[in-house]
Amino acid sequence: MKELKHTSKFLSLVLRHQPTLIGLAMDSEGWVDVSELITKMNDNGHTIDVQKLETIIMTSDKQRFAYNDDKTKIRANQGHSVNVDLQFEAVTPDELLYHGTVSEFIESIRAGGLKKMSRTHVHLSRDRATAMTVGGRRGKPVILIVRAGEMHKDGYKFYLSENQVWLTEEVPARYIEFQSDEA
Ligand code: HQG
Repeated sequence: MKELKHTSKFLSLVLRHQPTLIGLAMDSEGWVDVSELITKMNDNGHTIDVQKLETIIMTSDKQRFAYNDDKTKIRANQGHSVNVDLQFEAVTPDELLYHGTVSEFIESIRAGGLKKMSRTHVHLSRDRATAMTVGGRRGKPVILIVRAGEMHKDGYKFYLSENQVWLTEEVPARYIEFQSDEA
């Protein structure tokens, strides 16, 4: 299990951030060739075959990766920092969405809103529990409530990744409800 998680993290790294680390070609929609991925991961010390890859994809707690129809290509469902266009369609968001962060970022978020930082989008969660997990990666989570319905009415676009993460370009501070640290 630990070994699978390690390999899954490496997959996230190459499929979201650094395909060039192992000399992998990625197309403009984020797809890479499965056989090339397997060959190049093995060349770089990450033992993997089709079966193990399949196990990682199927058991990923957040369904981070997806195959194309004939399973010859694979990509990450969201979270990229490399410049890709996943061809998301804009959809109407839930009235309220959540963002999990930590207190040290709050002052800057109050001043400048939520920014995409190094990724292609700001990531928002559909429920508070998920946002707690996201914020908890960095410390004691602080939950921000985003008035997504109001943003949408004002013309901001929202996208829902295949693994149910809400994405948008930015969240100006006026649409954010800042709560106490208690979350
Ligand atoms: C913060 C994981 C200062 C923001 C998760 C966050 C998610 C600001 C950090 C996915 C800011 C960016 C994404 C501002 C935003 N000033 N700080 N103006 N605007 N921030 O990792 O949302 O497990 O890029 O609050 O579960 O934490 O990898 O985004 O703390 O779905 O699959 O800047 O990554 O998924 O951090 O996480 P990130 P995120 P995986």
